[in-house]
Amino acid sequence: MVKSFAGNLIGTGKTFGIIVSRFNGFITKQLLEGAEDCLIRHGTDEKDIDVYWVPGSFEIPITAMKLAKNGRYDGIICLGAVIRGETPHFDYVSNESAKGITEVGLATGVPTTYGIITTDTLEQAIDRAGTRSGNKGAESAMTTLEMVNLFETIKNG
Ligand code: INI
Repeated sequence: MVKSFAGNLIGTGKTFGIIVSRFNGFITKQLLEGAEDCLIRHGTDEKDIDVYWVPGSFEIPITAMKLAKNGRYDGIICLGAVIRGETPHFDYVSNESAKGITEVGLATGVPTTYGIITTDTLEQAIDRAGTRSGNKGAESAMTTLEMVNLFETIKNG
């Protein structure tokens, strides 16, 4: 018989580090609210969620690496907003933050998810921060919950 594994979405007893960018803070605050709300509604205790503010999305990977290496968290959630209209650095900031966050997960084995909105316009960013197109922070938290629980089945299996 085929054995199949999938992570549940139970957050009880799990610890999370959330890294959030101050750049475009009016968007990232909404992502943070969505992520915290998702974790708490899935059973995570408030005291098991720590939030780390960084200047911009570019600073997220190095912070995530530090948190992942210190072993305090079951999962790490990275939140930011990079808007093309506002910067010629769009490609550098968005590509490097994506690559860096991937690297953290691969290097440490700690589920580290990408909750950075990358859009052409401010309106599209607003859409993804709790209005028309959901909340990317909540989605990222949900993905982290699933991965943390999936990895637990691999450890124990
Ligand atoms: N950081 C963001 O998170 N979003 C942006 O849209 C952005 N723009 O527009 O430049 C941005 N820049 C700052 C960058 O993340 C670093 O903080 C900065 O380059 C210093 O390393």
